[in-house]
Amino acid sequence: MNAAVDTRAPAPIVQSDPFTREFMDDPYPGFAAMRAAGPVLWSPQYGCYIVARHDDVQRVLSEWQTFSSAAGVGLANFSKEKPWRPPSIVLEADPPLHTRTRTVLARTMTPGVVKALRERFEREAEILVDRVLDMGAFDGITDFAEHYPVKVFPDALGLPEKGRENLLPYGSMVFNSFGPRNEFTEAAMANADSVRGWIMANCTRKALGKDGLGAMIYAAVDSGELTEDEAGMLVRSFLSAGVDTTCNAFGNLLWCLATHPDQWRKLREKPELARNAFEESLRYEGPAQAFFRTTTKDVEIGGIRIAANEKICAFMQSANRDPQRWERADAFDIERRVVGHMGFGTGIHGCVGQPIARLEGEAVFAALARKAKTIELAGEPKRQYNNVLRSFASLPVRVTRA
Ligand code: OVM
Repeated sequence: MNAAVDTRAPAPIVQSDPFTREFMDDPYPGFAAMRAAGPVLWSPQYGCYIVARHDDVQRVLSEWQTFSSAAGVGLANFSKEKPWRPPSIVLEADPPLHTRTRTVLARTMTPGVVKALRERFEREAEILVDRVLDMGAFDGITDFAEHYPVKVFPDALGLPEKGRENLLPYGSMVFNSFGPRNEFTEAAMANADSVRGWIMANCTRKALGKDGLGAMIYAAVDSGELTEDEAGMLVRSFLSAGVDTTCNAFGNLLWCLATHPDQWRKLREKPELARNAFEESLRYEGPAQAFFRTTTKDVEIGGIRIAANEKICAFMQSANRDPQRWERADAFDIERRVVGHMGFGTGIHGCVGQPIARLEGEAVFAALARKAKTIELAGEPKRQYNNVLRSFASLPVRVTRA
């Protein structure tokens, strides 16, 4: 030990447990306390560090050489414990592997591809909105938020219809597994084998249609960029990251609109605000709360020293409400300049699917803005508890037609 060790400012101890129902019911006071306590906190309970201020979250997610993803982006350190599934070759990877796989994924999300999907996505959005308007009173989660992403994105991939009910349970397994082993992880892992079996079976070239995004991934095998197994793993990434996330984003934005009548009025007056409203909801009530990184060397954050091979949890949803970064951080404002939010993460691992997520959000909420007159809660929302994804299990809503 050298002398410098003794002068290290110790990280303050985190005072709350973010992986509990109590915290998830209203995480914002907890996030504010984390931001106030210091640039980096230590959780003795989980044996990890936590950053919760915008600039520190941004730094941890941006400096991939120091804050690695290869040992997993959840609490589990893959250098110490066996991962619950073969690691993702894009999410749970660093360059150069990450660069090669990300390049192939990004090719399936270009403006040209998005443009070709737009018409279909808008048609399905109209169908969805007409259906809930006919219902009048509906559940914003099961009748609305969970319908559309489970339909349009798998359609675009070329995934068979049969068995799609496995997609949301798989998302729940994946995202809960980034957190500690607790009651939420346990519950998500019920039926794990059959859900995982369906997912893996439907990632193959044979299972996928000939002209979807899945086929574009397999085209990279034919051009020598990927092995056949790697292509299957990248399709798995689509199914892991592309369905549960958007469903939760839809539920959260619907809740925002139903509980902020002034913002709903603005959106009705200008349906072209739908794209920014979706973006603002990713800041104000983003589904993805946090991802972890692992230090590759000794590093200092805000004067606090962290050793190599330590886990750091970067609370993106806290960064999204940091008053040092945002004016009126706790106000939902669909006209806000919202660039710089952490709802899609940032850096080399920033959401590769964001063009498609935005297309989905814009299509659905612009249709809602055009066709609905009023929207309000019709009962108490029920929270969905998940270690990483923030969302509702049930959201009773009442709408009237314009
Ligand atoms: C993956 C994956 C899984 C979950 C999330 C994600 C946010 C990626 O399997 O690659 O990105």
